[in-house]
Amino acid sequence: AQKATLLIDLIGAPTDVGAGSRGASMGPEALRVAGLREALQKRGLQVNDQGNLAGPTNPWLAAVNGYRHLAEVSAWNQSVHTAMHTSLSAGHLPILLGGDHCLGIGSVSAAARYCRENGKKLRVLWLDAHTDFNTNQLTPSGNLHGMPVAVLCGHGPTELTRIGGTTPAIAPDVMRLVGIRSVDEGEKLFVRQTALEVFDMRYIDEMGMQKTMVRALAGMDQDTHLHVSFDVDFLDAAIAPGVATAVRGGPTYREAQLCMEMIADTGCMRSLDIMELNPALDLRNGTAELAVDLVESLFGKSTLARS
Ligand code: B3U
Ligand code: MN
Ligand code: MN
Repeated sequence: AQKATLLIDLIGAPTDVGAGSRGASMGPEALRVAGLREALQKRGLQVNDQGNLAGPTNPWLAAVNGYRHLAEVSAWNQSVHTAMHTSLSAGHLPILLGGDHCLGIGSVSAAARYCRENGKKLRVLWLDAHTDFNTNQLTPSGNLHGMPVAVLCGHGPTELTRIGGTTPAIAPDVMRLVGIRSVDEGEKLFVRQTALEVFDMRYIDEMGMQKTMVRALAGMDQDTHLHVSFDVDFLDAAIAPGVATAVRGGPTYREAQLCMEMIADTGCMRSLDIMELNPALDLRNGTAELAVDLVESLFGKSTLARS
């Protein structure tokens, strides 16, 4: 009954200012072409496509002080933060259509602020091949899409760490990172020092996706706001070619489906990011279609349940 009244806002953020390859800026439109709105409507959800946010173009410059395009990344994240927070405050469930994953800063900080203002507990599920925990000292690339988790935990330039209103935007213990299989050398030590809860691919291999998700979702209750930040490169490179930083050895189609279904079963998801989809690298929009398929599961589609 609660689901029938749930209003979903689609918020496009067409930029790749945080990435090392161009193309994620086309992600929002590819998700629309793949039928995201229609798929959610078929599930009985009301969907309001707000169109795309505006922001600076990608200047495609070298890193300065270990950051590429810091001013542009900051501007885009400010817009994303405001749009996500406005949607949440209206009682809606926002879905951010990325865009590269640097925008997780604006999005997660908005969920965190909404939780602070409304007495909710925040849990963030970061589905990704990468930990995105670099700093300007550690980064091999200067690309800010490799840094959003660190920024959210308070490590980064004040232009970005301040976006949520309080610094740090989140405590590291609200984060659960799942699917990890690519962590840079310096980043590894920093992840361990921070005691981030990481469910890497070895963990998933040994325990299976089912036990992994039981652990990652443990401790939530009715007062928990679950934010899911889905970096499409979470998926195995063989099934999801439409991303700039594909890494082999990721979750299969079946494992990814189970992951999404178990998130849906909690009934706690209140905001979602779909990030890093890069149509310039995709094959006939297949990765976008796969993402839409998985999002249907996130919203409760299952084999035998009534739709
Ligand atoms: N860790 C690398 C690569 C990377 C992180 N996130 C993505 N790529 N998408 C870096 O550049 O920080
Ligand atoms: Mn990422
Ligand atoms: Mn990634």
